[in-house]
Amino acid sequence: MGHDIEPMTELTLNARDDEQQWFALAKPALIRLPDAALNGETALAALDPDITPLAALFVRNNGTQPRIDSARAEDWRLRVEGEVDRPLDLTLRELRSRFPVSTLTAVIECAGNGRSFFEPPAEGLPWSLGAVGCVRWTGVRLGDVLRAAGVKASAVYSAHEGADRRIGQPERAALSRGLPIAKALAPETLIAFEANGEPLPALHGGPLRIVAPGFPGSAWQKWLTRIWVRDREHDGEKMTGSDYRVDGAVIEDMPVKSLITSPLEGFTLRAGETLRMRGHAWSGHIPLASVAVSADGGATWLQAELAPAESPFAWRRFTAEIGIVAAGPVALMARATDARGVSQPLGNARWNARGYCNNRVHRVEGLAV
Ligand SMILES: Nc1nc2c(c(=O)[nH]1)N[C@H]1C(S)=C(S)[C@@H](COP(=O)(O)O)O[C@H]1N2
Ligand SMILES: [Mo]
Repeated sequence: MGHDIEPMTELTLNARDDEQQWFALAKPALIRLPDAALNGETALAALDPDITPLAALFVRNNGTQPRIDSARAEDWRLRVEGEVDRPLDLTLRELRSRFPVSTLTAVIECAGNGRSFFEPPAEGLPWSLGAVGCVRWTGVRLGDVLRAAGVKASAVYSAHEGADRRIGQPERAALSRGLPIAKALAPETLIAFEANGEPLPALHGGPLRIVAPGFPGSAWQKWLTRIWVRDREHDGEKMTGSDYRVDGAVIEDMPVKSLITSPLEGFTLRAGETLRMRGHAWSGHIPLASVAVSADGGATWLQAELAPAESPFAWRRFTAEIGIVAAGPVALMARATDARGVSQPLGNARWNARGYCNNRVHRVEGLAV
């Protein structure tokens, strides 16, 4: 592990901080990150299912966790304005009844996932590999809502505001990001109000959040209150400077990646046994093409089996069987390649000061006895 992580137990919490208690009760399995805001990642064992249970999905908050009255979720209001012909003011109930509702399975991944493996260390929350999950999202298409408002020719960016605030600065938004207008109008981009068939939990942005498959999690605005269609790239909180940018450009596509979910670090097996290896592989807008696996630290590789994807933005299960003949250390690796022939880096991913998009191959070590 690249950093110190402690399993979250009630003992580690300050009993007077009810936000922390809420987090512990709602997310007992998450590994809390050292931050004033609620941030926790999923242990790899819990990422093995094809669909990540909401109880295990990572949480990334830049600021406060808004208090949401879930009994009144249907009354949640969304304002749509800016470069549109007809500004809209809609409740969740109206969104649901006025627009077609659809469900899409998609990976959500924080741009900082894997940051703690950068060498030299990069600045930011020290995520290991668990700031990712694959969820069935239900909502209306952002594009349908924008078209109902009438997108003007001057529209360049869909800017999004949420209900959370900077910790200690209630007048300031915690985060306000957006999407290039083409992505906002793309059929896969949703305003979601359900996840895995349940009302969207408040920890994941309920009642309403943006779902922007292929984009980093930062673009998936939570607790959505306002859509401001703009005639330029948005410049809201954490949209400017070096936040969620590499080489000055906003991150708009997540790289090809894979994760071994079984066996886990420290496994043992008998020499002569067949090792069954499995995990998930995914990519952003460029489809995943293949996954190769190695059981000898990268000296030899074989193609893994890839299960069909539930949707173009869902992750795909890979499986492989490898005969481990000799006793001794076993170093497993998985390496995904996208349809353009780009593969995960075997060593360091391209270093950047903020530590985004680390897709270096996942290595899991064990022992044959
Ligand atoms: N309003 C708001 N939306 C937000 C954030 C936030 O801090 N505030 N964090 C973003 C980031 S950086 C990520 S990775 C995802 C995390 O979503 P999750 O907490 O549901 O896993 O939400 C995004 N949406
Ligand atoms: Mo993120």
